[in-house]
Amino acid sequence: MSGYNLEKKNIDKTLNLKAVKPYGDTMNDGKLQVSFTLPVPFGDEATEAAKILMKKMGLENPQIVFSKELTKGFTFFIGYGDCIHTIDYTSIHVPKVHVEEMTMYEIDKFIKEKIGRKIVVVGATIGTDAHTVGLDAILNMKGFAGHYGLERYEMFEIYNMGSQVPVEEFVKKAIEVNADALLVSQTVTQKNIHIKHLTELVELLEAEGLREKLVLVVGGPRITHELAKELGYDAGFGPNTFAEHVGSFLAHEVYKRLNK
Ligand code: B12
Repeated sequence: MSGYNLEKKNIDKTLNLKAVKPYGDTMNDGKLQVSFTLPVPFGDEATEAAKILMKKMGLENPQIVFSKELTKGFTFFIGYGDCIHTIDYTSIHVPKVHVEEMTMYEIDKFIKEKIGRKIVVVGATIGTDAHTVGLDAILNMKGFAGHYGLERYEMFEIYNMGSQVPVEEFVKKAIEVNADALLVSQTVTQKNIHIKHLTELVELLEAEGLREKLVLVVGGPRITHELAKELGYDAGFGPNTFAEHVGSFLAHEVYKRLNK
């Protein structure tokens, strides 16, 4: 970030990283915006109910600045309030994939020189999940937000199976193409359906004796590295992931396994 120095530029000395509050327009004002729907008819009682709920959420001085009937018996709200809670930012530890990040050219060079052949990857959105945009962002030639996808890399051989792929078909493809890595995408988390799908895949790979042979990666908007590890995956990637994050991880991981 072009030379921006938080300590020098921060003229407000009241920032306490052990007790951080949301920032509205002055430090520590705690201002927070919320939006939600209540299954009650539009009107004054609905607004009052929304404000009571906001107070219960720890928001003082709740204001409803917008409300609208969505359909009969449902009201949507946008509200502002002052958050009473604080966060000790200094105590935060987020488990992440730790890997030296490389550019597309560096990744291709690394694979060429250290592995000497293409890394074979099979990707899919498994189970009932129909969301493909996230996986395509990582795999498709054109990529996402100015970052080329892995298909564009010289040293990856990509099989993108698309959405709603049953785990049996996914594993069958992995065997057929002698995959090094499986990339799974999961977006829908309603009723923990992603946990069910992801567990089914790990169980099938274990039953087939394939789990240790494959690098297993999962990604999605509500996926964390911590959750991925808990479910028996090698890595988990969430929002704002680009192909080079995944490519760097795969290159290092496949190299490490070949040299075990
Ligand atoms: C587009 C969309 C759809 C499209 C999908 C089209 C398609 N071909 O993908 C359609 C219309 C089909 C759809 C359907 C449904 N959807 Co929808 N959909 C969305 C929407 C608007 C955008 C998702 C998206 O494309 N994001 C953009 C991509 C680039 O972001 P991303 O997925 O996070 O991907 C990034 C990272 O997560 C990561 N990543 C993702 N996957 C992977 C994989 C790997 C290996 C790696 C390394 C990284 C990685 O890298 C990506 C790039 O940085 C979201 C709301 C939203 N604004 O997010 C709802 C949303 C995801 N859908 C939702 C729902 C509920 C549904 C339906 C169930 C609705 C219904 N009742 O029918 C159905 C489900 C159908 C099904 N069987 O799955 C909910 C999910 C709620 C939840 N927590 O489960 C959301 C959040 C909307 C909402 N607020 O309710 N949907």
